[in-house]
Amino acid sequence: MNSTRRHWFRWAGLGALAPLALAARSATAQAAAAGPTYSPRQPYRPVHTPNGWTLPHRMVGGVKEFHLVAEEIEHEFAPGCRAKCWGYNGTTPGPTLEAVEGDHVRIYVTNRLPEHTSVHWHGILLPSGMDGVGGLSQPHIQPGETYAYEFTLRQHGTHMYHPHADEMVQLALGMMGMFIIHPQAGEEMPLDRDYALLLHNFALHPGTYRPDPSVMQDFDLWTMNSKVFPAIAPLVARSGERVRIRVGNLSMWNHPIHMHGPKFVVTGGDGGRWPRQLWRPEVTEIVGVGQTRDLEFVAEPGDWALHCHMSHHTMNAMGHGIPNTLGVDQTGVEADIRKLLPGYMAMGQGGMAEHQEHTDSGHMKGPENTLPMMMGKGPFGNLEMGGMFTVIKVRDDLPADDFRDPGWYPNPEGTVANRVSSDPDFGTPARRGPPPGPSPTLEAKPVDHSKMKMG
Ligand SMILES: [Cu+2]
Repeated sequence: MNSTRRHWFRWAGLGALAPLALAARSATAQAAAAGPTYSPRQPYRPVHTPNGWTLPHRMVGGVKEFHLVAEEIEHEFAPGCRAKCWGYNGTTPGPTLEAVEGDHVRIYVTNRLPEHTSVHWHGILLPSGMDGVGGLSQPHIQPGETYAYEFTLRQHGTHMYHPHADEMVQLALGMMGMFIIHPQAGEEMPLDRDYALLLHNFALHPGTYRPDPSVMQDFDLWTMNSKVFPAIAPLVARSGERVRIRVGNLSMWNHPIHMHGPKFVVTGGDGGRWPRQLWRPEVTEIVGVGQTRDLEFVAEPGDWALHCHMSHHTMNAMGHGIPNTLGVDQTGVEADIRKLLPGYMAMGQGGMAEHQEHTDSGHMKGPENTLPMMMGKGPFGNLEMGGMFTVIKVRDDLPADDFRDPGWYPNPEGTVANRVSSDPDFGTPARRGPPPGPSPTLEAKPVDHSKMKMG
């Protein structure tokens, strides 16, 4: 039995088990859950690009044709923050290209930018003249021109595309996309959900509307598919499903991508799905600049964080190199400083978590078009996160192919960490060092927002 047929039987089997659970679902959902969404002619489960999309193709004489348009776009990183970016076909990242090993593809690239461009097919085996390095492999594509790239796909894997012309500017403004090639013979171990996330960073300085291409390290926005938390769509799955997250990185930093909940297995990347003996279980995988990595896991019910573990990469626009106010008593100083700096707010004596309270309460207004450093709320309060952070939401009762946000996880009774005392001297914990003084929580004053009315 070839693997395509194996897939079909697997899906047919799922359909046979489904009737009990499906009773309450809509006819559409039933149809989606009952059968394979891929046929022998499309032997793969389509990739889902959160916040993004897959570019439709057309078949012309046996050739799979795509058409990319490089252009300036208006992009929203999260509600309250927009910018003039550059991308493809109206979006950053550009649409995901999806094909099968063995396909002969023709990709038209039309340049609607104010300067020349080219497209490099990152990691893809092809003739040298199709590699897309402006000046090296081809003449640049001038504004208004359309070029055709044409090659046969001789591999499978998680790949990317981006300009190889004025790269510093064109990447900084958001020009990039994923290029997914599925194995011709199907997957030996099939996937139920296949996600694509492209990591990037933008230097959109507070109060501005155009990313700054000159920045090398201190970026304002750390993005997955050009969105920041909480605007990054959750990755949803049904309990027990096998999920793959394909992560590509065309930013200026390496990102240790960390997943809560079940361990994932790193199963491949640019080199396709690796042989099984190379798979390795991890909870954090560094996805280096220019790399792609495939993370696979069997979904377990819950709301599980998926984020970059560089703690500044889960923040939105923030100042770096500011004075350290931790432990500094600022009593009385605030009023004095406000005479010089209207709107100044003393913060950070006991930590920065209060920052989200201040911005959420509306008493601290940042510059226009600028997201607060910390955003996002969960069922138990502020998440104090932004940037490269999203949630994997796994539920027992999701229809297959349903990617809608199911809301917050209804934790089974007795499975949530709970308060057992409000006394800082509770219990007899082992500790080292001199005897503890009074607990700071005993002296903490509640935030008085009435005194923080900002002009
Ligand atoms: Cu990071």
